[in-house]
Amino acid sequence: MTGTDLHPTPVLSEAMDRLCHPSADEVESLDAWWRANNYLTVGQIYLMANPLLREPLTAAHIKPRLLGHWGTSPGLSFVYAHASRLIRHTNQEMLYLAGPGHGGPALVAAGYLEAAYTETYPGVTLDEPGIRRLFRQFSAPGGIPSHVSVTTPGSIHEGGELGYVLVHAFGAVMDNPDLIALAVVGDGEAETAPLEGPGKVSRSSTPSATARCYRSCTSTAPRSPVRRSSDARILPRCGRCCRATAIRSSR
Ligand SMILES: Cc1ncc(C[n+]2csc(CCOP(=O)(O)OP(=O)(O)O)c2C)c(N)n1
Repeated sequence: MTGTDLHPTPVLSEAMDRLCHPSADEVESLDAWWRANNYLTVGQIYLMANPLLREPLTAAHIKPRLLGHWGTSPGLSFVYAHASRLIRHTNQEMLYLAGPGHGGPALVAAGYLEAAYTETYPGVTLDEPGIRRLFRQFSAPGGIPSHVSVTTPGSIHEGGELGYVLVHAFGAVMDNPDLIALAVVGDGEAETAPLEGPGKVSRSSTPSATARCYRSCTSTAPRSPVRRSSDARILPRCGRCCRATAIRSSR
């Protein structure tokens, strides 16, 4: 679908206008959320004491064994922050899929900032002792894994093995065409075999006239446009093999 196919309604144009022109307050709070998330991520990786840096930092405050690295996390939390803004403005249903291998603490930090973490684990309180506990439990015996896992509130997949981010993303949108699956692919993850198959799906699921039919036929004939309605979700079809049978989602 191209931009010109969208035919924005007045409601949609108003929402797009708000999204494209954030107020100064909005930019400030987005930035503050992002920086808070980044701090909580760094703290999980490095700090075992002095969580709010009330004292000058010394080696005694640093964990003796570090796991992972910081590099991937600001990108993940940046995307998360802006996706949250989109949801707040539009009520868009979204699924966030974090592929990079060391992004776990960024997603745990997001859950903590949203208070979902404390709701699930009341011992990890929204204060200084709670932040200390959040930091100490990360990748520690008796604590939580370094990746997004079953212990992460809202998670639907045990991480730790790279390669499944696009499998989940495509599976989710094929079941629910109104969903946005926001998949972040790690560059290391991109070298795994499981990512190769779903990576190719993107060629056939792009609703353009030249893309291949959704079905397994090899026709490159122009397809009818994507039609969406709540009672019949009809996927793109090529007009040859799929002329008679619309492919309906199972839900
Ligand atoms: C299938 C598989 N192979 C190897 C690993 C070991 N491993 C954990 S993280 C990582 C690096 C992943 O790189 P990237 O996806 O770029 O994530 P980033 O390091 O940027 O967070 C590797 C190789 C793994 N977890 N799963």
